[in-house]
Amino acid sequence: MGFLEGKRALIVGIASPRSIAWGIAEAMRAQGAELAYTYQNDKLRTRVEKIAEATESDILVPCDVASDAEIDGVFTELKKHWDHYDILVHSVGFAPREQLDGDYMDVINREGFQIAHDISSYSFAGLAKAGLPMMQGRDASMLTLTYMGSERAMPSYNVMGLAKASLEANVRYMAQSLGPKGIRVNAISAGPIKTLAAAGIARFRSMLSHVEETAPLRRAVTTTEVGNVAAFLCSDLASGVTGEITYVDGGHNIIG
Ligand code: 0WD
Repeated sequence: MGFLEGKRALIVGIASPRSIAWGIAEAMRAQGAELAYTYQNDKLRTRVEKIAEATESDILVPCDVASDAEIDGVFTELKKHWDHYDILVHSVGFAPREQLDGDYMDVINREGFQIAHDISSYSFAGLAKAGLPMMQGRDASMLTLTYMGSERAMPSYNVMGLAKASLEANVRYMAQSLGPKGIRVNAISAGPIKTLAAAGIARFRSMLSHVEETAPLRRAVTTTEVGNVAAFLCSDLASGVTGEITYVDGGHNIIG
């Protein structure tokens, strides 16, 4: 029996088979979770259908997290299938492309700042809040994905670093608020993985090479490795863990 047997998880943020959320969905299904998915727009729907099929799910709901109405719509729709859910996975990040190329002071502007923070940080709290009535009264868990650019100034990561710092603070405040209700909130800080979102970051290839050369494990991590830790953190095996940022980066964050 898998350690997520009897748990129902909503997965937000699949854009392709390379998405970190795809690895998380596979790992959670392997541990027995029942899954539901959102897709950002019609263009991405068929890709999400594939992972839904592979994980024996027929629950797919549209959701652009920039819209409060779409966030609310997710749970109106989910309620038609499930009376409750136990796990929220938020694997969403976005900043306008021009923000992720060039020197920070050259490219930063108010609009880029607002969009990055809205889509990459606020949406975690927004989704959590809208879905709370379906989660209340259970040993439940929420998880988001962050990156070390929140703590260190990285080339090209720019405003996404600020948005990830906000997201990590969001994890702590959400954990403090939801802990008394029995709901845990955590983040995984993943090492660089070649996904669609990563392709938008200038110099991503050199970030990846740097990890391959210097991380203690001397290689990049895989979406399966991130998925396995995600499954653990969202399971009752991690019942004492909340408000934490767990690194899955081959140890890269510990080196000087
Ligand atoms: O190296 C990496 N790939 C790392 C990613 C290292 C550490 C952390 N992360 C984070 C990302 O910042 C993000 O928060 O992991 C999360 C997932 O990213 P991913 O798996 O690398 O990227 P991807 O497969 O592109 O999925 C992210 C998706 C979007 O993809 P695109 O490429 O279309 O922007 O987030 C979704 C979208 O599907 N997304 C949205 N979903 C709903 N509404 C929105 C939106 N407005 N914007 C983006």
